Amino acid sequence: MGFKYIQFQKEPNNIGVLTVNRPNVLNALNWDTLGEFKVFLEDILPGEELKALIVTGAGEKAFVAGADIAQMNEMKERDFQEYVDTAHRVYELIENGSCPSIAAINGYALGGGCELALACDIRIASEKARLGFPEVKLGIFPGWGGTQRVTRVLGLGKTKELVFTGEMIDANEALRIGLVEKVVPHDEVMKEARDLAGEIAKRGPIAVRMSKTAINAGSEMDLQKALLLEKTLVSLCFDSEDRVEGMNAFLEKREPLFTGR
Ligand code: CO8
Repeated sequence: MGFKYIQFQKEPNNIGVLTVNRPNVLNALNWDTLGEFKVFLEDILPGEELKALIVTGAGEKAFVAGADIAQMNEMKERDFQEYVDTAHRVYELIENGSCPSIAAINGYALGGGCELALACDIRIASEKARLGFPEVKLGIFPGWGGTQRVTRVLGLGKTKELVFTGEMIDANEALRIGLVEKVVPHDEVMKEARDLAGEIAKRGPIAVRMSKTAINAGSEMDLQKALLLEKTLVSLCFDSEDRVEGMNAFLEKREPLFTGR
C-alpha cells in the first residue's frame, strides 16, 4: 500500500487491522506517521467498507508511546501548529468515522498514544499495558484532544490527577477507573480484539453505525436534543431492509443476513 510507518491488513468479515509500525521508538507518532494515518483514513478507509477497525502497535512493548519527542523538540512554531492540527484531524476521523474502532493496547499507551486509544470507540488492554499522560514532565500537556476526551471518560478529578502528575497507571487500574473496557493476558490482546470486532461485524451495520452517531453526537447535546437525534436515527434504521431481515430472522429462529441496506 506504499506506507512506511503504518500497516493495513484487511481480514475476513470486513475487519481491518491498522498497525503503527515504528517499534524502535515504541511507535511514537512522528509527522510522517500522522500524515500516513490521515491519507489512510481520508482516502482508503472509506472504500474498504469495514465493519470494524482494530488499531494497534508493532512489537512487544508499545501500543504508541506518544508524539515523537525528538522530532517535536526540533519543530518551529508554524510546523508545530500543523503537527497538532494533523493529529486532531486524524483523531476526529477515527472518533467520528462510520466504522467502529477498537484500540488493542499491547503495551505503553502514553500521551498522544493514550489520546489515540481514547479516540477509538472501545479499548482492550494487555495486562502488561501502562497508560498515562506524561506530557507535563516535558513542559506541555495532552493537547491532541486529551484534556477533553479523558475528561469525558473519567470525569474532572481523575483526569486532573493523571494529567497534573503525569504518572503512569497499570492496566488493572485503567480498567478500574474506566479508561479501558477489558484487560486480557498479553498474548491474547489481538485475539480478544478480533473476537470483539467479529461480534460487531455480525450485527446490522446500519444499526451499529447509527448507534455510534447517536451516542457520540448525542453525548455533546443537551438531553432533549439528544433524544430527538436518537428518535430520528432509530426511525431511519427502522426503514432499512436490515431491520426487516433482523426481525424476520429472529422470528424464523435463524441467523440474520444483513446487507447494509
Ligand atoms: N518519542 C520519541 N522517541 C521515543 C518515545 C517518544 N514518545 N518514546 C520512546 N522513544 C524511544 C526512546 O528514545 C528509545 O530510543 P533509543 O533506543 O534510540 O534510545 C526507544 O524509543 C526505546 O525507549 P526506552 O529506551 O526509553 O524504553 P524504556 O523501556 O526504557 O522506557 C518508556 C519506555 C517509559 C515508554 C519511555 O520510552 C518513555 O518515557 N517514553 C516517552 C513517553 C512520553 O513521554 N510520551 C508522551 C510524549 S508527548 C505527547 O505524546 C504529546 C501529545 C500531545 C501533543 C500536543 C501538543 C503539545
